[in-house]
Amino acid sequence: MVIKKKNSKHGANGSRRRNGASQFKSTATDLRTYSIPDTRLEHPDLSVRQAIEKDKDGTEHVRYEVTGDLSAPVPPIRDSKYLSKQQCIEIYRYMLLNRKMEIGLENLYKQGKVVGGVYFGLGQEACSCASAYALDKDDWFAPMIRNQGALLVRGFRASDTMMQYMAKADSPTKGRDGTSHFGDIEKRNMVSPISMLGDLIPVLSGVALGARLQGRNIATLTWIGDGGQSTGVTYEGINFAAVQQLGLVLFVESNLWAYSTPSEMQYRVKDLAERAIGYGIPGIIVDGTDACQVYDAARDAVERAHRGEGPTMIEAKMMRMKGHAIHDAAAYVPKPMFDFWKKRDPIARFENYLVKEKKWLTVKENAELMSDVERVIEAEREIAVNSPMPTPESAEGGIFCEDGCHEIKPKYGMPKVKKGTGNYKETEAAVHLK
Ligand SMILES: Cc1ncc(C[n+]2csc(CCOP(=O)(O)OP(=O)(O)O)c2C)c(N)n1
Ligand SMILES: [Mg+2]
Repeated sequence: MVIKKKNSKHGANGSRRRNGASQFKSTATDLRTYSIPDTRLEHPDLSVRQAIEKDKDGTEHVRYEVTGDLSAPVPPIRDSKYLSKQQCIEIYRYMLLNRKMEIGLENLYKQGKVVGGVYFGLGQEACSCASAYALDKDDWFAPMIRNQGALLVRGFRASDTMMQYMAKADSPTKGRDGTSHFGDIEKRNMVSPISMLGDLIPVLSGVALGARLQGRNIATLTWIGDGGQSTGVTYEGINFAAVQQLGLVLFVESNLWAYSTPSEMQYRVKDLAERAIGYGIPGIIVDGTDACQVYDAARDAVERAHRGEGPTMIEAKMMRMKGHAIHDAAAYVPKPMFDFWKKRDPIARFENYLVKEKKWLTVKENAELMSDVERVIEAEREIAVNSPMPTPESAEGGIFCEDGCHEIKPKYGMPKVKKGTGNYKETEAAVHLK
């Protein structure tokens, strides 16, 4: 987490000076330095820049090129501080389910069965699955487009996601949405994704505040991309959680691209986790392709949240291994970059760890596990494909809340509010403004 190495003379909150407002010349003791823990076992030094190339008839085109050590060896998986053999195998299974479900979705799309587009988390399965796995049952989460694996970990079925993309009658929104906009605030504590990037962060801070008012400190997990973290609402949501010490667990999915914008053109800090310093909260960097590192950082953050110590920002470094969505062939990504990260495939690395290094799975057990996952996904696909399309008449249902059908009751206890005098003076605000 953020370690404050040296204390300023003006360290206490009340007496601290604003940056640049000091009347005093700075001395060595005024310098405050911070460090961000980084659990990665390698630090790729690749960087992307724009270059101009000319085609045969002399027309100039902009393209991206990558520099750095593209032949660096693949690092090992870091042993988890917490995970047992059984838990590692379970996470591995979820990651496989995540990937096979998305391969299934791609095929459904190509068969013309999907209404709209499809999003993928290829290369990010460790980040989605191992982070969600670190939550306790009562904790909350809100996925973004690349976190379809997190839904599987939290008890959704692959057919839910498949039916949703096909807008089927049995889908979570009964055919009202063609992507991933569904939640479950009753059983699985999931807030529906919000497309406006960053908006989930204040919402999840609010969920943590709501639980606190009901007498409970919970962890609320969400994810934001390296592009999405630039939005203003991201700052507002994290700052609110920081000030209120709410249990927000924020994964920054540092996957090097935001649509066709490389991270070099998105922010100037070296690592996005450095931003945690500005918010006054702990930040940590993990290898997003290493399920054990993802889990350990998430679990530490969840436990902090349960202790009421506030939010944590976890930067997971990895690569978006497909285009933004199925319509995007990602032709702008330099191919050597894909090759570099393909060698760091989170599932292949975890498989190697479990089968060859730890010998927690025999080759035969691994093959059985994989074919079981295939069988499950095939059965889920059948359910999804056989679900009917919604009837036209059903479109008018579920629009307005009738007879308290969406009443939200306190989940953990009655909100604890301070008792006032009950004599609210309506003129107070106006008087204050004068
Ligand atoms: C506030 C806002 N601005 C723009 C968009 C359009 N948009 C959707 S996804 C995306 C790129 C997101 O990149 P990143 O946050 O890095 O996530 P990734 O796709 O890499 O997972 C953009 C610009 C949006 N949904 N919301
Ligand atoms: Mg991104």
